[in-house]
Amino acid sequence: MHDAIDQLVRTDQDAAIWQKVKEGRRIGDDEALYLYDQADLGFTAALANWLREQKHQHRTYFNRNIHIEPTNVCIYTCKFCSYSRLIKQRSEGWEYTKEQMLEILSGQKQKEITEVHIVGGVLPQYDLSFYADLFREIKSLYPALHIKSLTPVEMHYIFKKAKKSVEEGLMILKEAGLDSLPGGGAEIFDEEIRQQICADKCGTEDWLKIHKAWHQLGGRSNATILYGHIESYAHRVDHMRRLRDLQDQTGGFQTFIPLKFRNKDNEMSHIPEVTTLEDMKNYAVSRLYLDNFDHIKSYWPMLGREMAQLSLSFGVDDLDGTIDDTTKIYSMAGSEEQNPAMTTEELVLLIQRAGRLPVERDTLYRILKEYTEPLVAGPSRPYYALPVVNH
Ligand code: V47
Ligand code: SF4
Repeated sequence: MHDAIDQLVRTDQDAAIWQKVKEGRRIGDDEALYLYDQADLGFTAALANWLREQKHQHRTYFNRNIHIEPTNVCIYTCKFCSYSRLIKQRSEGWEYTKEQMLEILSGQKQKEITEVHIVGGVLPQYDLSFYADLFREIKSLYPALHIKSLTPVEMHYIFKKAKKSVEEGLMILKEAGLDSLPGGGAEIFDEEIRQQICADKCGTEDWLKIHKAWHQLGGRSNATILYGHIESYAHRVDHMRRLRDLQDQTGGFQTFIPLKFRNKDNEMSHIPEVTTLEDMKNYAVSRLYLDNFDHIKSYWPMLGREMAQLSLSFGVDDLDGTIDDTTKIYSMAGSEEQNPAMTTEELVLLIQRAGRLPVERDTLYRILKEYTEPLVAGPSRPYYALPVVNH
């Protein structure tokens, strides 16, 4: 395998980067920029795939989850958001009560989900006591269900409204049953770009502060980036550097999830979406730069199923979950997946047909099942026919 990659090395920078990756050393910001801007995508992909296989072999993780979006009405005005309705357009949106959300959950019980992901718009009635009650009730009904909920965007608002410090607010939510934080609301950390695309919501400093405080309480969380709009490659590297630095301090991040900007029906619709090649390059550079993140996730409802398969050769080792038609963020923004739902069998088959080993996990990446037997005969290049990864 080393020999095969050696043959892709064309420049001194390629050689220096490959040497670092091989030796488990960290690449620098300039090297990440070089990979974005100048390196051959085949070279970058080969390195990212090599590193992915070092970390996880052919394992590709997924879980059984649903999303509940309490409301799409929001006091904020992010320009990229196709999903939110301002308070004045309230009649076009939805605002679930606690009982309606519990009803959604009870309909899912027989499908044996292990995680509920609860994130939505920001509105005054969804305050700290609302979420604490909701979490308590979910835990009393389904004690084993992992609650992944609330981004710093919602937390910043509800803690302020309740006059609680970040630490106090997090403790209240943790005691009520919050298990982990999803990665949303990060967008782009560069303050100037953030000002142009989502000026009024929680800023970079607060986003990082809330994740740090959560990690210090022993919690785990994810991180995202919203890319492919008005940001430059330098902004993407700057975003990842801030995450890598925080991860060095706390070790609390589990997964990095690049989210491609989709341009349907929002205030940034005039900006063309980036190409699939750009998506793949972005996964690969993320895998190589974020050496202290265990996992890189491609979120299949956003990317579409076939591109999600492809991403598994560009550094990605996680495809999120079965979802079951419960998220509207991406279908309203123009993604290929209008009703995102896959059964466990479909997800397993999708991964096997990409030549990888499907691994069902819980939210904290504890392995629940490895699907070592082919679900149906005939994938053209099943993982069990591939050479054992032993670089
Ligand atoms: O923060 C909104 C993004 C995010 C658009 O942690 C858009 O496991 C593209 O964070 N085009 C919320 N993206 C979703 C999110 C997430 C999703 C799946 C898994 C996890 C996890 C987290 O959605 C927002 C924003 O960055 N978003 N509008 C759009 N037009
Ligand atoms: Fe509100 Fe989130 Fe949409 Fe921003 S991205 S407008 S915070 S729902």
